[in-house]
Amino acid sequence: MADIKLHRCSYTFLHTDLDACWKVQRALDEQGIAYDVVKHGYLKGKRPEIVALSGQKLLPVIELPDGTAYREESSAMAARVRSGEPLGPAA
Ligand SMILES: N[C@@H](CCC(=O)N[C@@H](CS)C(=O)NCC(=O)O)C(=O)O
Repeated sequence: MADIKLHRCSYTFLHTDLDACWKVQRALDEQGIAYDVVKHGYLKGKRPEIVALSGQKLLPVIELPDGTAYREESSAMAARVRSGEPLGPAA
């Protein structure tokens, strides 16, 4: 089991940067960062579990080992992953 969880949509076949979830997943793969995928249905309304975790309903969300969430625009998340800096909101 990996330390972090990538909460992403279940819509997995569009492997392009048009897919916000894939953009972040690809960055994690490129960096060799292990993660578990937690899939959520696409366009499934309010997503109470994601709101509880991250304070908003959009995916992707990275759940950190301490149980907190990291969520920004997916481009910023992918850049953060590639930067090698600790994952989390910008200081
Ligand atoms: N501009 C946002 C878009 C995020 C986004 O739309 N994510 C999709 C999943 S890839 C989503 O949560 N869609 C709304 C829904 O499924 O309810 C970003 O790049 O992070």
